[in-house]
Amino acid sequence: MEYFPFVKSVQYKGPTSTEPFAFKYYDANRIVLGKPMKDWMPFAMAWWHNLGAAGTDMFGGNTMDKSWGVDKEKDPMGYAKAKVDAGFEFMQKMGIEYYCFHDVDLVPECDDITVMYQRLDEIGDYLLKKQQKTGIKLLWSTANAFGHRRFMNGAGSSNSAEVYCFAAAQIKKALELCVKLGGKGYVFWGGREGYETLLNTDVKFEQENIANLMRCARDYGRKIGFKGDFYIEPKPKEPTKHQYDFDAATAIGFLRQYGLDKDFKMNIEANHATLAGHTFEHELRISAMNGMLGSIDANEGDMLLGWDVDRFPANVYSATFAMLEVIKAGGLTGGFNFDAKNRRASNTYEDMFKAFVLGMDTFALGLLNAEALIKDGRIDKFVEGRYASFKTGIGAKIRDHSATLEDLAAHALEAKVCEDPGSGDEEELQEILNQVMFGKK
Ligand code: XLS
Ligand code: NI
Ligand code: NI
Repeated sequence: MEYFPFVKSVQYKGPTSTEPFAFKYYDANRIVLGKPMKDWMPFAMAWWHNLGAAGTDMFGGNTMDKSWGVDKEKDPMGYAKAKVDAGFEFMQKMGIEYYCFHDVDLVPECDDITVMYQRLDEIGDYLLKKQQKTGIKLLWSTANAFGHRRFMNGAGSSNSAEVYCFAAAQIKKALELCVKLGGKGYVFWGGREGYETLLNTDVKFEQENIANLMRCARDYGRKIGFKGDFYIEPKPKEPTKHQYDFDAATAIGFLRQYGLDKDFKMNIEANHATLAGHTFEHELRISAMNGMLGSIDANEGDMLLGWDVDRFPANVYSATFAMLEVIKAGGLTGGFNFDAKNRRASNTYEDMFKAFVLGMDTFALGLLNAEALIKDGRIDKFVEGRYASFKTGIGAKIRDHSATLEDLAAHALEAKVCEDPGSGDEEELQEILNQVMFGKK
């Protein structure tokens, strides 16, 4: 069965094209700074948004049809397989090479874990065959240990050892699937790993338990041959008020404290960064400078809304800043997962394709702008020059740690008057940015 007969395959048609189902900027094989665009940006489809989310919000039910022609209650596995068929058709037509999932995105959730295991094993075999046929690969998998009511007090942070074990059982199977399907990564997003009030919470106890669950997952993963990266996906709030993985800096500190920093990296989501009061590029920079930039959840927030709206990326400035960080980090070991969904009123199958065209073209523009900025060189040169006083004399001694506090003070006393440190030149740099981005008009 063909689910999306209105499009054969989305192709690059160039910036003057007016076709909706065509890329204007994403040209998969175009060489940018020594490698094809598609290798800079291994795009992935999120199973939950694209094949599952049907437009429901707090005030109303579905606006989209994501049943894939099967009654989920009557035929859960038929539904799960139809979803795979629709998903692979979508990815092939889009030219997307990767996908990501939670366990419960693949098959309908049920209370009995042994039934759940059977369902997941069956769908795992089905996915593997599809992968072999199409060349499409798994970017990362994860376990949904936040949706079911048993996780109302968290999973790794739960007050109940029984719930903790249930989460472990889900993680175990999600890891096995990851290995079976050759996934590059395994994600921990701390869905309900946080708290609402200190009146009922022992923060230290809960964090130790989360770390232990991650350690157990790491040990089991390595035991069954998982060679990829584990990721923490930081988010400051939502669903809990205080999430423990607030931002990259917090998560990195946590990983180091519990000896997990060799096996874990960051999966940075743009909308989570802005919820934490940071920019997307800030979170990428903090991860990269700590050697922990792994993967990206590509989406966009809305400055007027205080929650994770998961819009498809459209902001070219943001994509440009992000791609500058990715390029300077030497690329990602993971990929760009569109953890993004169509707006509730963009409810047709055509809209699914248009959303990916928008997202992929936005990042392609970001990549091309970042390349142009690097080649232009003025901004990099400015930053380099800004720290020139650390190249020689007392500055060099600060850098190689050979000067003591007395030496530094003596230097200041000798100079008597401290010179102005020089303009930060923000406006000129912004002008250069616009000039490089928009060029001749
Ligand atoms: C929710 C998160 C989630 C993770 C995977 O805000 O972004 O979708 O990416 O559990
Ligand atoms: Ni995410
Ligand atoms: Ni999110």
